[in-house]
Amino acid sequence: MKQRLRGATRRRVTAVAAVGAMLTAGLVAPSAPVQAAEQNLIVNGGFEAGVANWFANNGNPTDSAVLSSTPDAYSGTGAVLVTGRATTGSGPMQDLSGKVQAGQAYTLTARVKYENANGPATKQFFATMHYGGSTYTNLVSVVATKGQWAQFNGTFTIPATQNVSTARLFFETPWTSAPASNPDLHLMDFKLDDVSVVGAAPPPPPSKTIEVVGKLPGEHNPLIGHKFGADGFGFVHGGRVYLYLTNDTQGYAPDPVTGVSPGINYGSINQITLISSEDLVNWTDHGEIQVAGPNGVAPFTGNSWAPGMAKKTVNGKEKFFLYYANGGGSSNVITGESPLGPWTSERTSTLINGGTPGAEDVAWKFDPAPLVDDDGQAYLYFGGGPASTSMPAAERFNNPKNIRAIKLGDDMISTQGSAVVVDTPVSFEAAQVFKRSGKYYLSYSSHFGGPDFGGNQTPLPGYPGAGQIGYLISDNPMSWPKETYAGVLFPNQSQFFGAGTGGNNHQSVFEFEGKYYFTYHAPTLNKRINGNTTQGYRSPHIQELTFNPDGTIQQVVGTYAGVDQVRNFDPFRVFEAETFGWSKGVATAKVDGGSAQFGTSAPNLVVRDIDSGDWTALSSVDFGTDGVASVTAKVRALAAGGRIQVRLGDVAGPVVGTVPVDTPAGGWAEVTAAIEGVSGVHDVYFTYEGPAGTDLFEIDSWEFEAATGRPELPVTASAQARCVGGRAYVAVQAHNGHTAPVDITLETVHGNRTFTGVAPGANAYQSFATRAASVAAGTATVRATGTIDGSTVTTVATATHPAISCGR
Ligand SMILES: [Ca+2]
Ligand SMILES: [Ca+2]
Ligand SMILES: [Ca+2]
Repeated sequence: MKQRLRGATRRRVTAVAAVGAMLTAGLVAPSAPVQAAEQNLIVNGGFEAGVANWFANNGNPTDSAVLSSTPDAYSGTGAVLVTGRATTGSGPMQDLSGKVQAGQAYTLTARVKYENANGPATKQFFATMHYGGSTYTNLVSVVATKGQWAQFNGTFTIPATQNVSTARLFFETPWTSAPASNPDLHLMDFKLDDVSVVGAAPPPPPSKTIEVVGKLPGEHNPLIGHKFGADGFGFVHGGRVYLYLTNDTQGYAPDPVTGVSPGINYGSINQITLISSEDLVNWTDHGEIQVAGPNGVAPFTGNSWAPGMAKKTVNGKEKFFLYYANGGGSSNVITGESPLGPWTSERTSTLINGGTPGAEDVAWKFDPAPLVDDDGQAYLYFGGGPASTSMPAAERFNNPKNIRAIKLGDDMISTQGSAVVVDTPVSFEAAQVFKRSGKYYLSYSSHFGGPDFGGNQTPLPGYPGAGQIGYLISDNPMSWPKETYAGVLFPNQSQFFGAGTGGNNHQSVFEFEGKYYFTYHAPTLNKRINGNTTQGYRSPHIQELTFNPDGTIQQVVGTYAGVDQVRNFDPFRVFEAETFGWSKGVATAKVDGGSAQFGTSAPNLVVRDIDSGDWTALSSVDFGTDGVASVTAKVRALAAGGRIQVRLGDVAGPVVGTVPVDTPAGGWAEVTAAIEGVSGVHDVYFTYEGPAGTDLFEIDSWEFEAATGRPELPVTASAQARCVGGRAYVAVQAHNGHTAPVDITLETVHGNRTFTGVAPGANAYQSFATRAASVAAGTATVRATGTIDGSTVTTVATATHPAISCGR
């Protein structure tokens, strides 16, 4: 999708390539082509906000200077005063990475003044770009007269081949190797004001869209393939499972060329991602909750890791409480009117912190997981990190006592009394508790040893190894002696998903319609993007949790297959297009206004970045015995010529409806297409087609209309794969169970054949040559047209065939 933008940039590069890279003050450069969106890229260039956004150049270890605000301004009421300069390069610097672009021309202006009594009568100053490493380029210079403001005014062009990913602008005096030998000449104080760099507006951020199929059709893990999410906490309400996730996608920044993102930076994460499902295979993307940071629900917190969720009726009103780690130092809670919000902060300071009684010896006061017991009393489990050094080394390793349990107040946003020690063996973090048959189960993540845990000790027999999920069983939610340890619930995920998927995990257990489920994460989507060298971007997984007769847990095996779909998907309603089981090449974005499916106060997203060839799919859609008459999509056309093909069973499966997206570009509209002769349960693929190289449209929601009472032809289909002479064939047969002749078309990806007038009780049969020695499992379609009570009826049946290999 971004090809157009890159192409446009390249053309401009050619146009200005002849302009010199450095121009001295007073020379006016040949004009660059007029560009619509020029802007000043410098923030606080007039130093009216003190020295905000500026720092002393630190490109070399010896560079050093002090920046302070001075009222001796060229304009306004402030400028910057540079003192204590250690090198000629010591001066004020601003980061322009992500703003300046290779091949672009910029105009730089600034005012500079020096006044040292022992300084020279005139002095040259440079505006210089440090591109990184040892690449410095003087951009514009000026010769100032002592005691007078001089003006930088020039134009520079960044070479087309220059890497600008760490571009920083600073101001300096001409280089000399030993400036301290004559500080009056080389290291004078100076003042700077009114800095501007005007040029092309910063480029849009590179696309984060995941282009690979991250969740393979037929598989149920990872839960979603179009974004990441970690530390999932499962929460059940109103027949849906909600999964709250650390937003690992927030800092994901794939390089436009290599596709590889820098490693994950937890410090930048201040949002929680929310998805939900009523069947555990088709997931709705509810977007991100801006929990922390200056614009967050709780702006007094900076991070939002490892969420935990609970609901409770407080003062007669059902409320929802979302707990999260504010980095490693504290934990907090925000309140929702529903599992989807809207969210408010009832607190003005963190819930768990250094002042929490009983948490003094916990290094990381994070990973808060709530439990509301049957009697209404609520508890919070939290903690992790290095064991207290007051304990012997072996104890620090085996029983680090870094997890705590504390009672929550009736309001769910305060604590009661003192936290108690949870004596989890080899524990690292991620405590979570669920209740089953009167017993409390606490699971947690184990540590990786090392100096934080007493050095390399040997675990006690049965204790967890590195990076595993252990668990305890207790009769009391506030009593967890080490004797309650019950074993390892889940080994490290790398045991199942291989190279690149190791690291610490974070789990939860929830009960949904009589079964227990275990949530965990693994960087499996990251692995599908980048292979075995992953960058730490994690994806949510779920497995079923089963119990032994004595109440202990059968160790969980991680699989891509995941859990069974709990129920078929109901298509006969308005449902969000950001609901799918599988997808390719699409992204989602929040839009204004509420959700057609979840209510006006719930967030609504649209599917975007839809290029020709992208698709989304729903697993096990039940069209009922009467079938489906039509599908309606709420779309916003972005280009002419787009269309949506509705297919059954596979991304290349038979087309049962085509929705033309022919509405005026830019506005939301509903488009409808007839679907004939489809009934029963099918995987439904929406494949998006249209002109290449452009975003085709966005989709908000879908609705299928049932074909109530429409008659169907009793035509059945079957398919086989077979070998003939070392070659694979797909054989398709249809049987006419009708009382009159019907026309039948057999359709496969290997060819079609139409039979007219197939007699009652007769079959239509064709063996289609694949011209290959093997064939993958697939779907064949039988389309029958006949007459029922004088009306022409078309009925579509499908049949799957297995894979076959005919090689010797
Ligand atoms: Ca100023
Ligand atoms: Ca796309
Ligand atoms: Ca939507």
